[in-house]
Amino acid sequence: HSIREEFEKIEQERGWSTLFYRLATEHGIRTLEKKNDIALMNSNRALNRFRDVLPYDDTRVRLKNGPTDYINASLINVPLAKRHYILTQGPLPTTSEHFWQMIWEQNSCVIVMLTKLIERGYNKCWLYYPDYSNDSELIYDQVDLKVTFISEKPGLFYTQRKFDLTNMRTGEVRPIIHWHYTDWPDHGNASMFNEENGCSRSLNVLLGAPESAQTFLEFLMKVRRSGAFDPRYGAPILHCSAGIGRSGTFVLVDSILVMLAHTANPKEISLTEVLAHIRLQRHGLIQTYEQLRFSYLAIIEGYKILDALEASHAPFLDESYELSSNSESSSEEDDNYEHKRQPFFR
Ligand code: PTR
Ligand code: PTR
Repeated sequence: HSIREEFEKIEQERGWSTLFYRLATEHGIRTLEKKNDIALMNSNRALNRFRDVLPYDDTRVRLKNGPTDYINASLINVPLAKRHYILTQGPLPTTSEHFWQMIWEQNSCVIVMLTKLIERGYNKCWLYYPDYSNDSELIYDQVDLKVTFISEKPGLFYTQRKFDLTNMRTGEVRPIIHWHYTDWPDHGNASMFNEENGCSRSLNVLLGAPESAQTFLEFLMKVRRSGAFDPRYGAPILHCSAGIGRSGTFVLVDSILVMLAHTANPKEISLTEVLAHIRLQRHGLIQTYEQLRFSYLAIIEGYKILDALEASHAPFLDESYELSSNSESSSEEDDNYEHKRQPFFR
């Protein structure tokens, strides 16, 4: 079956919740052997945002030179798509310097942020980057790094920022692009909302999926074009609040769209197998059945556009598309920010 046929069948049977929990249960057995002993160490307690969201020992990203080698981050490898991603929690006041240290050491040049700092009154992520509201420069003495604010381009659904990351020991400066999706709440307060309003849990917006696949795909293409997966650089850094629900959805959609773009047999690509594979590398990727449903939707939509692209050899999205959805126009060169990048479908 193709992913579309599978989607239609599940949709007809109203089977999303059943499928989601079946996958989680089946998968649970495969993870019994996985360990997160390092994350559980007493000395690392204050470095985890959530007690129940921890990196596995074997896939955790180790910090090299600094006060600790621990950060709540996992390296996700999807060989079938030739893709690597680093998934991490939204930095805390205690971990912001480790976050930037990781970016330097891994030689990453793109950050994808899928949470707001505060959602419905709850802190979801520390302000770990400089912007207009702080001093436009953050200095992390312990790791000898400085982050300088360069620019910010706000849009309806996402904001693009540019920073310079300076190694104060050597003076080397690296440009960093920050893509901030601002229209995608997690599932955090769904139950509270239910109690207050007596709403059914099936309300999409409460279950952690973006409003529109189109907007999300536009964002994904921007991220790709900005060189996030350029082999000359390290893996892009993806984070939300816990670094599993929304970030996991991003990985699944991106990697399957790459596979679909490079296969002659799209029916052989299984969404659930890829999900199981990435869930072995960081636990809990994709947190709600609505996120699972959204992944199917975004892949189906993205695949259509991909077909059109190959037929016409036209650029993926024209300027009018961008203008209508994020009311911001920007040239490609501008998004690339001093890297001379390759085509985006890589
Ligand atoms: N125990 C937390 C909770 O459910 O509130 C952990 C958690 C928080 C898990 C947010 C996932 C979350 O979503 P995301 O990974 O999209 O930030
Ligand atoms: N969010 C649900 C929960 O935490 O119970 C469902 C869920 C469970 C989602 C497990 C993903 C899961 O995958 P893993 O086996 O990787 O933890």
